[in-house]
Amino acid sequence: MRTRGSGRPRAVRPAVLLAALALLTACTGPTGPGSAPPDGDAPPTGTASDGAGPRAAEPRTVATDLDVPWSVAFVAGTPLISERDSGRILELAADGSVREIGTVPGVRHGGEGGLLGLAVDGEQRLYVYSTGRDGNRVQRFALDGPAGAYTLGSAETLLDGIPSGSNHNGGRLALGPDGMLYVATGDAGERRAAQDPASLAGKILRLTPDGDVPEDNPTAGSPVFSTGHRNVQGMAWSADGAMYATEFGQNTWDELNLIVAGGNYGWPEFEGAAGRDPFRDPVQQWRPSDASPSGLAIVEGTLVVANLRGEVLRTAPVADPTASTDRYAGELGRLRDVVPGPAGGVWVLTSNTDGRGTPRPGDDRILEVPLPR
Ligand SMILES: [Ca+2]
Repeated sequence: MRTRGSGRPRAVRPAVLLAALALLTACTGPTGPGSAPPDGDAPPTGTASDGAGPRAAEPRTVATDLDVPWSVAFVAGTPLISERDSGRILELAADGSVREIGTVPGVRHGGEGGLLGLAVDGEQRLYVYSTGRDGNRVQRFALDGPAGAYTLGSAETLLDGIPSGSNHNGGRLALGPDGMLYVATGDAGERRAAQDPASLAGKILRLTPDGDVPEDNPTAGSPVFSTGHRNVQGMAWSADGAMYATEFGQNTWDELNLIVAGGNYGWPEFEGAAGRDPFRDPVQQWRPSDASPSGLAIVEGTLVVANLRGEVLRTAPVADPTASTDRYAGELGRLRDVVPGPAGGVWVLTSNTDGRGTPRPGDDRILEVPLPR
């Protein structure tokens, strides 16, 4: 190493030399293996540093050419898929082929409405959220088997009259660890309804599997479990029983919320963290352009969020849900749902045929994604 202007060689202590090398590297940017990361938050050597988080494994394609798929649920290990616009429910075979098991009667697709969430209980009964003539409704169908030949059986309407609109229909269904059926709704464009305890809009609802109001709901006789939501399309529980939900914000903040019985999550008084009683702040919030979170799964202590507009699979540790890592940013397009995969990891449902995305060859697809260790 030479020092400019120095006419004679001089000894350079190793520590000084190392410091100079580090400074040189920092000034010229990463130059190859061993170069210093730009800051303390950069991933360790051996992973990408392009802002997309640790280099994720290549997804495996499970199914292709789906038409506006919205939800995936498993019955005895067999995946069922809802199609928003057609109202069809499909059964996915191990070879990736699909067959229709039936069409939900009376589905009226318009805007974000149509056939939305699916859930299956331990008795292999199928719960369905869809938009009908009189608003959104929750129905339960018998499933006649066996696998490979499932058909939709008789239907019972568990709850109807949930306000619907061209936008903000909510639509996710989930059976909680308490055996109850949770129903995520949207404000259906009527913002004030989210704060109205008498309205089913802008809420998370809790029902027995038969559609009755559980005796231990926050308000006697009411299916309302939590209020003040704009549009919830993701619900999941961690191993310790804590409930999380994803929520679309309007212009400012999308939310990840920790849901408690009787909680008020602020909309439309506040979007994102307000720090004002009695409203509950999100545990994490994102700009809608970076997020628009729909489906949510929790697998092996990791929250996994499928984002539409942000076109990213985002993970957060349950142990610290204020942190997050982005995966597959921009690689898969819009993401509608994420569920625990039957062989570990998660299954991710794309949503590029929904009229707001750019379909790629094979869209829409189900992809199997391993979770990073
Ligand atoms: Ca909120």
